Amino acid sequence: METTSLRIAIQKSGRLTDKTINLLENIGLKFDGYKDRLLVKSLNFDVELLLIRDDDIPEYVQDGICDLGIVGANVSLERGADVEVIRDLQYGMCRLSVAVPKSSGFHTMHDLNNKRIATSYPNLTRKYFSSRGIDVKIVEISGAVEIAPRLDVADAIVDLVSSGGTLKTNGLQELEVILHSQSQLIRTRKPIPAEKLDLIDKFLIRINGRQLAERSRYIMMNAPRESLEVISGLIPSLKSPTILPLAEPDMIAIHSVIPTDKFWEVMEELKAAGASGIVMLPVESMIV
Ligand code: PRT
Ligand code: ZN
Repeated sequence: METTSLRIAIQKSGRLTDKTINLLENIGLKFDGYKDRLLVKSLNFDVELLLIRDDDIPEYVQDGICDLGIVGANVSLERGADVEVIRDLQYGMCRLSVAVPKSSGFHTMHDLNNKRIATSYPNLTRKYFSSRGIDVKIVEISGAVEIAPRLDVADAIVDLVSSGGTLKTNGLQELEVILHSQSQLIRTRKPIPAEKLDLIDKFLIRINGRQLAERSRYIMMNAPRESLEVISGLIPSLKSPTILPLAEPDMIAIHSVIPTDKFWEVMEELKAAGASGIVMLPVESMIV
């Protein structure tokens, strides 16, 4: 019989695994361990995780073997999978870039005409060079792409970059970015039974709540009652702040939730308006 649990494909063991499990735990899903297991059922939500290589995730979701998947955009695009991207997840940030040896004398993309490019991303690489009208020979390599020019296997590479440390260590420099990537929640385009759709809605509400919470902070401050209007003006999201009386008659406590970036922008102005004892706290989740 077909499972009615929501099935989500995630990376078994790699850069995205811990962050993905953290995200799922942060939205309240409990698991009894996941290391060295292929299928893991949540203890408190009707969901099961399929732990596989990231390269297989897009196809598993495309074919409806899994309803959802969490995988880097770079992998989904390289595999050309027909899936729906439903959320960017703000981790696993990287870029797929063209890089050349510093000593190569290559300065522009056109210098790479008729050259050999080593990559684990043959499809994205081919498409990109051809869209730029540059002919290249693609040398497909599954790992350690950065050493290909030194081994004279290739003249340049296309690889993922995050800090840029690997390129630097290998005497390479970035010429152009092909793609900015991050981890994404993807969904099958195959028909999904109604009871699973309901689970997906519930799952997405939790993801939204978590993403909103990550961008927000709970702030508390004390202020003279007469400063309330100025302070409210400084923090636009303070439409209806919580106001609490303090023991001192003309003083109040103001509580609200604001975007994190906004807090750092207005902090000095809040102080100038008379706010004191400003406390900023992380928010676990937010359902609006
Ligand atoms: O075994 P499996 O197939 O599941 O894993 P994998 O080895 O194919 O992938 P993995 O675990 O290395 O990466 C998973 C995903 O993490 C990638 O598909 C990207 O979406 C994302 N990601 C984010 C990265 C990086 N940053 C990254 N820096 N993936 C790889 N790298 C590598 C890059 O290939 C290069 O070797 O790190 C090196 C460069 O890093 P910097 O920091 O030196 O620039
Ligand atoms: Zn992989």
